[in-house]
Amino acid sequence: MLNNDYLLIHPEVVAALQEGRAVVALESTIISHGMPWPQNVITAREVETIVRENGAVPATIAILDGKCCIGLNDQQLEFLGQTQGVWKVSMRDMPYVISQKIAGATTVAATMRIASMAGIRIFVTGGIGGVHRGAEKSMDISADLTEMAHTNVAVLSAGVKSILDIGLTLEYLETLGIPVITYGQDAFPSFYSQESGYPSPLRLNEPQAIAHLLKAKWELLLEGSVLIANPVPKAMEIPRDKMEQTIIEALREAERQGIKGKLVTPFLLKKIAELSGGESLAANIALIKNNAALGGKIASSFALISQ
Ligand code: PSU
Ligand code: MN
Repeated sequence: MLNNDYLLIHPEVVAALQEGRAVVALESTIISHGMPWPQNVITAREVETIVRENGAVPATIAILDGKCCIGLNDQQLEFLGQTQGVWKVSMRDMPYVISQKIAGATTVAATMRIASMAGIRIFVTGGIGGVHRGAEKSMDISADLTEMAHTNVAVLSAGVKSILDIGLTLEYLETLGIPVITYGQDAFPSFYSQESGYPSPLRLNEPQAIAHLLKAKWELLLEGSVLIANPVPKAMEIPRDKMEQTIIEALREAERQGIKGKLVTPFLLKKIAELSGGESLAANIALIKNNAALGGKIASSFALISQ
């Protein structure tokens, strides 16, 4: 396992990795930039507990004091949830934030790269970045996708949020050779909704089957990620049409304010939460917990067949 001046792995995570036990990586941008305080910190803790209940050790990842930290304590979670101005760290930001010793919350791209440095293979989040609407002009395509092309860490999300162009995102994933599997249904989900209007390229119904797919992919030396889409629980789903109105309004506001670059995704997430009141936040919390449970099961199964 890589361990150097830039990597600080929590002893519990080190022990689990050395013994070949299941570990699930978790990101921190969702804590610092994806949800309001205090729900962000409460949810982060609950997600860790759910990962444990499903047989895996949680490893929330962030950059603190010039180090990539894998596995955070309670104080660190609270700090990331409460502090204003925590850097949103994607791939390009990593060397800057580390060398300048700036506090950073890691995106999907940065989290999966750091997880892979420690040999963690399963990563649970809410939603990934992708190809933005209007990308044919703006070229706004998240580094999450290019990272997924290279790094051997499976990403579990509730599909792709329709702030993005879901069709183009699925095309791009295909181009990059990233398998997209939906758990237990034919439709590809769109974060708040169980469907997106697009069929899922692949479907599997058992965590064990997903673990076997991961093993086959990486034993074949097919590098890169697998996107595992887990639909939001039915009871918490927000209908697609209803969400579309909110998203259009949020996109219009971003346009009006001239929001660009790395600020786009956090701006849209915040605006949607404001416009849809507590409903979107409740759905967001429910789906990430749902993902943590499935991620724990897949990681447990993967650990078992990888020994
Ligand atoms: N999409 C969501 N929720 C999130 C994010 C995206 O539905 O919290 C966050 C993730 O951390 C993701 C990042 O990696 O935003 C993508 O940002 P960008 O589009 O700037 O690459
Ligand atoms: Mn972008």
